[in-house]
Amino acid sequence: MTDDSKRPPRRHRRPLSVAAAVLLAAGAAIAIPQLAEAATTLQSLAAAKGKTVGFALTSSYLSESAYKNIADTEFNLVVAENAMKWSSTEPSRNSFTYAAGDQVADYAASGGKQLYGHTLVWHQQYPSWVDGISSGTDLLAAMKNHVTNVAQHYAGKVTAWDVVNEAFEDNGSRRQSIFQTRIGNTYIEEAFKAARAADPAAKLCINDYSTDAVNAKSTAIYNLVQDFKARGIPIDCVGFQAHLILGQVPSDLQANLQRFANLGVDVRITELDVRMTTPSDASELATQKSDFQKVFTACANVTRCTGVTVWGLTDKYSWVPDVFSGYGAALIWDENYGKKPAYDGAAAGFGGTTTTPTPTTPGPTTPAPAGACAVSYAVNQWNTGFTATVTVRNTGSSAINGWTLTWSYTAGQTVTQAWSATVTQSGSAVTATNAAWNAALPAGGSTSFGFNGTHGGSNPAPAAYTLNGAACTVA
Ligand code: G2I
Repeated sequence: MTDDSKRPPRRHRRPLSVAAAVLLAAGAAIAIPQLAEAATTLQSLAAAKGKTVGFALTSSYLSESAYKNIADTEFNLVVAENAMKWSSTEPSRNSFTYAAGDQVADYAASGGKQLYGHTLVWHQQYPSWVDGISSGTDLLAAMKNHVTNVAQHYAGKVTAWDVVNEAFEDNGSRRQSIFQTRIGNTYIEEAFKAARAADPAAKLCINDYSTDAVNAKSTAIYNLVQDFKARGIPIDCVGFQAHLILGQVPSDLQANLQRFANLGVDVRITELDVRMTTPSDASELATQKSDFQKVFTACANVTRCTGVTVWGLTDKYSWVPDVFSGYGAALIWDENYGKKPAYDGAAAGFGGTTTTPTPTTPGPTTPAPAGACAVSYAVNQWNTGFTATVTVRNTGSSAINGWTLTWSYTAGQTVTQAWSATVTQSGSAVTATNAAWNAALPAGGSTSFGFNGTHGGSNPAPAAYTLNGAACTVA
């Protein structure tokens, strides 16, 4: 992912101020006992949810004990950062070299970790001999031969493959890669069919970046999945890379994951990192913690999200500074292998220590006094469908235990499927009731839920809401 259009605006580099250094030190002093009390790991939290937490491995770094310790203890899934790509596995035509990829596979097997395959067909990191093939028929044969051999070699070892990586442009059109221009639109389905034949047990995924929100690019993949399902082309999962910029986790990430899950595919965050200007300061690290928490929470809340993979372990080794000058500090451990606040964010998102614990069963309903709530409503819509995210904030001074939010749809919109709340509709009247885990809204606290719906061309936002019978502010 070296697309310069994704490059964030340059910000002035700030040296670490004394105040920030003090904050950082204070943060570290607080964080350590919290983590010790938690006595848990990311993988144990993931396993408790039936999910995996993975990392991109470069095997040579395992010679550093700090790297190996983290890899060994914190993760239950491994993906090769580079070792299974085409340039590594088939450097000359029909001559396959698996030494580097096998090191990753062996590491996964020895630690009882899942192995995730990355990637069979990509417009980067393929060998130069591929560029020499001018005929579409010949390139299709070469591509199928590559997919077949590599998928067969790792059959029984990988649980899933990124079969095709980054096939779309941000505007939703097909990327004009060598595969697209020489083979044509069918190259993606040909790759998936070859992968299925070679390893019928592996889940077959399409993977991309800047698809974390509902947007033109993610919708293009959504349409591809729908089309493949309709035509019986094998596809099992969609990967969302989530190479994110600090403070920019899309508010509709969970809704986006859910709309794909609703098509009958698994979803996964496949390459998470959150980059910031370097050197980092305490405030950036706090925002990064919250960003990691948001991403892990979104996956936790989507049943078909198989887990989250981070694109590396330590800021010492990350692709980010090489590609985005002045940016870095994107991972969970710092350059000295110190745990960053992002660790607590990731853990909290997967149900670990949280700053605002929520009960598992709703308590008695506490009516909200009038005006003690604020509701915001975000919608992404297309043709006759939409996905909405509703955030409810308790702006009062006492906690709310158990909530029911109502509103009216004035243009005939119909809710079809909801998550993180039970949503019912009678005519234009819509009623959303908390899930067990988000029943408690402490004073100042908020929660979000979402749903898919249909509309008839006009889709105005609700004008008013009530929470437990009392009117809310529309935020
Ligand atoms: O670009 C970030 C990721 C975007 N999605 C697909 C991923 O496969 C991709 O990973 C990165 C690796 O993290 C980098 O390590 O892919 C890059 C290639 O586009 C990898 O960088 C390459 C360098 O460009 C080479 O100079 C280097 O020899 O890594 C190679 C091996 O270290």
